[in-house]
Amino acid sequence: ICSADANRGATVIEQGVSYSASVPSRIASLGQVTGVLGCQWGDEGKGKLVDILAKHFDVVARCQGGANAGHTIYNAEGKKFALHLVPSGILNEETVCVIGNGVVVHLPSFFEEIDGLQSKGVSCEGRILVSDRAHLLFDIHQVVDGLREAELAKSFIGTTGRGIGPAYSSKVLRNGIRVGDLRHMDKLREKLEVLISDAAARFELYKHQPDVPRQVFEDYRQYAKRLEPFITDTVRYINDAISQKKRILVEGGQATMLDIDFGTYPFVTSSSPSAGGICTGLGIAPRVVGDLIGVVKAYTTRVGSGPFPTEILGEGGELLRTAGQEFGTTTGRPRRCGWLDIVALRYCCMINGFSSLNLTKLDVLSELPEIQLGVSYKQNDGTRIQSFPADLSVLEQIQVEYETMPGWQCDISSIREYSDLPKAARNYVERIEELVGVPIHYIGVGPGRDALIYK
Ligand code: 2SA
Ligand code: GDP
Ligand code: MG
Repeated sequence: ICSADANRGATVIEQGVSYSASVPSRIASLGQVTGVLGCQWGDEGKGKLVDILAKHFDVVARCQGGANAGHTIYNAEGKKFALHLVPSGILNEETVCVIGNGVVVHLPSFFEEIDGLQSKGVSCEGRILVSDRAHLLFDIHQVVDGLREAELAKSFIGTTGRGIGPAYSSKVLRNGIRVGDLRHMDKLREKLEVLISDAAARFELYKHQPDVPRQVFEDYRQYAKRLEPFITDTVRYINDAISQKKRILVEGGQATMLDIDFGTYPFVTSSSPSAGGICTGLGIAPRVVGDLIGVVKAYTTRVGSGPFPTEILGEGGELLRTAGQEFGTTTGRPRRCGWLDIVALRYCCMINGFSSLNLTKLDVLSELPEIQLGVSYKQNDGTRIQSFPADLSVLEQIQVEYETMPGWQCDISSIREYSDLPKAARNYVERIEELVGVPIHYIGVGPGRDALIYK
């Protein structure tokens, strides 16, 4: 039987009252600027939480990444939407969506996404602002992304192929082209020639096609016209909104373990998906950032190459993949699956200073008789590692020490009160809180908007 246990009656009374009463206040008490960030290697379910919170915020903003992100959300009728560049606030009609200066924007993908949304009845006109400081990601960046991966052969990163690394390279090299440059077509042609010849040089691309910059220029002449109504000084817009006491929700893409600085470098993305990315990617002062909610799956997934200490190889991993439908939202790639890694999660909480966590996909573990929690890393010489190591060769040889917890083996997907969860599920949730030291305020028990327990 699902939720019965010896102490349940008492627990319900004690927890039921406080948790039910706290549902609206959990959201109402969030800071004026709140961030939702991934705690693992992405795909934790950030989009779903952002979509749920959006109606309580005036603005939802993306601060980093690009169309490599894949955020799956469902509207009130259960219709599915996969978003890549457009913020997950778009289904809430009152929300203004901002694509911040830290994002790299591939215009053909952006327009395709907007067309797809509009064809499904979602109005985008006047609701999406694109920063004039955001960098443009060109097709050539995608081509170079693919060629670099091919060149890396067996040590490939497993990128999404969306040109993210090469686009940020152009930005850092300082010959990138920004959205605002589309307002100066007279200078764009020359800029394109420099960007293309630099990006192409490594692979001698377009050597015999001198006409390419001109063709790209012609395409962007059209794109520029269509983009004009979206182009905004979003730094100013967001800071004015903050002064006017509007509420801003920042939606992270990817996650801290994929962060260019804090992730498992070089098996990372090329932006800053952790807390710092909010300030640099939107022009928001650090002291204005109120709450940060870390989104963490009840187990772990990773798509692409790189270290994954708690990975379950073989049949066990396959079971989780099937139960959790773990396939890339952008590329459809199967995600690698494993147990929840507390060492990585603690490291992530330390870097971001989360005020609360959203534990997602708890329902996916429902059939398991036992669940493992990776609680510490041990080196060959027997010493334990206290923090997530930077050195990949250390990570390769560590052994994960696990705690085993009993499963609950029943369907929890229709439960909406924390106290109604089976005792074993609550034990799992509370053990994570204890090990990490951050409260879990939201628990996902299904992909739908309503499938959220406020704790
Ligand atoms: P990139 O394309 O340069 O950012 O790839 C570098 C690494 O970052 C990982 N990455 C991701 N990991 C999980 N989810 C992402 N978004 C999509 C999704 C992924 C997909 O929501 O499912 O559809 O495959 C994402 N974006 C980047 C990537 O796998 C590399 O490890
Ligand atoms: P994001 O990139 O962090 O927004 O996550 P993705 O959308 O790429 O992947 C998360 C997947 O899990 C999506 O298909 C969501 O619909 C789904 N999802 C989110 N939360 C839950 C949950 O609590 N339970 C289940 N079963 N699915 C969930
Ligand atoms: Mg995703």
